This record gives sequence, structure tokens and C-alpha cells, in this order.
Amino acid sequence: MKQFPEGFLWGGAVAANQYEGGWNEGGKGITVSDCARSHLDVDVQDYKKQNEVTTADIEEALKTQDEVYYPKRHGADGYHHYKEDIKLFAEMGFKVFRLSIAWARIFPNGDDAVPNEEGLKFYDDVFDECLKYGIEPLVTISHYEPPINLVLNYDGWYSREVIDMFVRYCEVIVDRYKDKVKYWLTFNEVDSMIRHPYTTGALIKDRFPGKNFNEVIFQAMHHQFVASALATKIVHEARPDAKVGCMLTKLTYYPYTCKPEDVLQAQQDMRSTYCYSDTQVFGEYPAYLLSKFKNEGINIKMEPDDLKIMKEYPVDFVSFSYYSSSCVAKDDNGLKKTAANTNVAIKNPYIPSSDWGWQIDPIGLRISLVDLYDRYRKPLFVVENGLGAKDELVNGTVDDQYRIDYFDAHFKEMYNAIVEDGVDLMGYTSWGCIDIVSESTKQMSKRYGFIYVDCDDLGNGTYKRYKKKSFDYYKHVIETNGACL
Ligand code: BGP
Repeated sequence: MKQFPEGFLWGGAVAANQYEGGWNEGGKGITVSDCARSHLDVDVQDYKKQNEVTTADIEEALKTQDEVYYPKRHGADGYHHYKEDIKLFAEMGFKVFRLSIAWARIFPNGDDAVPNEEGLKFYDDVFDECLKYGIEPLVTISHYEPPINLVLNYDGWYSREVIDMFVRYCEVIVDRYKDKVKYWLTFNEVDSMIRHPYTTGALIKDRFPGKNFNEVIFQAMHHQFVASALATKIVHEARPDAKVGCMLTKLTYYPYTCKPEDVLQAQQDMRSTYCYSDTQVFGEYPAYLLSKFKNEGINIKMEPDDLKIMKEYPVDFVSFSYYSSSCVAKDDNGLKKTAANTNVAIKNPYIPSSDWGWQIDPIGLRISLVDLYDRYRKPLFVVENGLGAKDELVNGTVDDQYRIDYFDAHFKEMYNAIVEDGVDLMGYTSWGCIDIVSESTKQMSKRYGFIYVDCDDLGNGTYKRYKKKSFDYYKHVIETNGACL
């Protein structure tokens, strides 16, 4: 096989809330993720139950110091291990490392008058460590890390005031890191607020009695669109050659059959993701989203300049996470049946599933790349992809051939998309390049890394790092720029 394009950005990705730990160190405030409790006592496939957070849950969380019940508080202890980890990434040959800045390390409560210097210094050190090895940081400005104060005292992103706080946060970090950071993402999986209103939007349903919660979510979304455009403006003004991307969950939907009803449903479901990237790329709301607002009685309050700002500062590139595809169908009563990343409902019979029931579909990645490139004609970046598995540490390593097979198949499809379909792909960062706490299960045992972290679901362990078999595999892929595939 020939090589990937010259300068292709191979690397890995984490988020502060799943990797760092150090939840109450360095002057950091508490974030929504620090209050997201373990799912050890919840059916891990019961996504609805997992996302039901109440004000009482938060009040209880704020009273406890317990890192077992709130596993994101210890993460992979990256706060204390980042030098060792970046050294290992450098050994694999990473060109880029995607990480997020925890908003609450910079502004502990979101509305503080002055930023926290200790937090700013921490990321200075992290970026310096990356640059020492020639690794470009790719920074997610907001990845499930709003300060908890925004939930309790402002009603999260529903509040217009949060835009101003976010802009202030962006001004501070961009000014501080502009010479160290060239690549930025505004909101992780910007489409996810509808699925995770609490972690993404800092929204709790019981704080909006009597209101249409969907309207609350879309109002909060509107504020994020304006905030994202303003962040793009801030980055470009500070550093003209910097690139800002949107980030979406690429939930690729297939119709379960060729029944027109199933095909229509798949198309409509795809739009439920595209409506966010359409807005961020084209700088305006797509007609089908405006129709939805009208038909569902959703009234979005806008300031006179909002649409102008969105139009003026669209993103430079489109990044996305891709883990699996899903099938959708309509049953005989016209009801929708779906299988998005779960064990339930309808499965695609042609592809296998991971330990967590996420269906493994490398061709779906090529389909996603082609769809997105045809739609936007903007450079693409795969910023999350990987296999969450139950790894076993034996004699100081993990024989994760299953993960190597997963990557191999996905890399080949990326190559096909570039070479055969003409897709402009800037780079690839595998998700959880070092084991971190899983977002959906809040457990360590759903592992993605090339590097094993010795820590169990209860937070017990030495936090020592071990190279898995996939470590050398990925190193070789990067070394040969994909020619070994
Ligand atoms: C994405 C999130 C990540 C992440 C990943 C894998 O939705 O952006 O934060 O964790 O999914 O999901 P999980 O950890 O649930 O396996």
C-alpha cells in the first residue's frame, strides 16, 4: 500500500475529564463530570437512566469526596503522569495529541473575575512537553467540562450569560497559548446535547419546570453556535494561520431494509446529526431544522447579531468521532426502531460487535468520510475512533490483537477514502490512546489505549503504565506513514 499524504497528523486523543484526575488540585473548580456518578449499579446499556441527573444528585455529589463513586475524579491520573505519557506518545511517533482544557482549571466557577494562574501554568507545561517532542496539541475547548456553578446558578447553556463567560475563557486561553496551539475544536460532539443535556449543556431537567425541555436544549444549542463562532473569531484574530474545527458524533445510519419508510427514517436520522455541522460549516440554520422548530413549536430567542456572527465565522475544518454504524427501521405500526451503540433493538447482521455491543464497521468510516466531504468540501479530521475492550494484563503487557485488527481495517478504509474518493483528511487521533475512564460506563474496564493503566473500576491500582501489543503496531503505522498497512 502507498503512504498517507505527507504531513498526515497521526496521533491520539483524550479529554481532561476522563484522563486528568486531580479534580480538586491546582485551584480547579468542580465540573459537571466530577459529579457524574459511577454506573456500577446501573445497567450500562441503559443510556436513558445514565443520563437522568437531578439537582438532588448534584447536591449529594458536592458533599462527597468519594473517587470510587465519581470515577472521573481520578481519571487515569494524567495530572501527575502527563510527562511520562507524552514521552510514550512521542515514542509511538505521535504528530498530534488531542486533549481538552478543563474550563474549571482556568475559571473554577466560570464567572470568576480573574483566571486561575495555576491552571494556566499546568497547560503551559503540558503543551511545552508536547512541543519538546514535536507533537502538535489539538485542543478541545469544551469537552463535558462546564463548571458546576453554571448548572446551579445560571441554568447552564440555556442562559445567554454563559456565552460571555465562555468568550472570556476563550480570550484568556487563546491569548496565553496562541504560540503553542495551532489546532482548536470548539465543542466536543456538539450534537450530543440532545442525548446528554447535563454533561454537554450543563442542563438539568428539573430546573425547567413546565418548560418544553426540547426548546430548552435548542436554545442552549443556539448559544453554543454563537459561542463557537465567537471562539473561531478569537482564534483567527490571535493567530491567522490557526485552524478551528467543529466536532460531531458521526452516527452513520443505514436503513435496515430497502423499504422506503426505512430509507426515509435513515435520512432523517442522519439530519439529526448534520443539522449541527450544517450550521457550523455554512454559518446558518438549515431549512429542515427551521421546519422542525416551527412544527414542534420551538421558539429560539436570538439577539439581532447572532445570525450575522454565525455566518461570519464558520469553522475551517470538520472533525468527528466514529465508532460504529447503526440500523434504523420502521415497524408495522410506523414506529422507529434503532440500534445506536447499544445491545438492544435492531442489529446489523453483517458486522460483528465489541464487548459493549458497539458494532464494528470500518467501511462505515469510509462512507462517513465520503458523505462529510461531499457535503462540506472542507478538510476532515477523525478525532475519535477506537475499540473499547476488556483488556487483560498478563506479564506486563496486553495481547490486544483484536484492537490491532480493528485499527488495521479502519486505516485501510481511511486510505481508500483519501486515494479513491479524493477525501481531504488532515489526520487521525485514536480515542483514549492511553486507558481512561469511559464516558458511557464511567468505568476503567472499558479500555481503548495503546497503553494500559493499572487501575480498576473502583479506582484501586498503582496507575503504572504498560505498553500493549498495539503500541508497537501503531508506532510502525506512523513510522511508515501507513505504508505497512
Ligand atoms: C465520545 C466522547 C468521549 C468518549 C467516547 C467513547 O462520545 O466524546 O468522551 O469517551 O465517546 O465512549 P465511551 O467512553 O463511552 O466508550
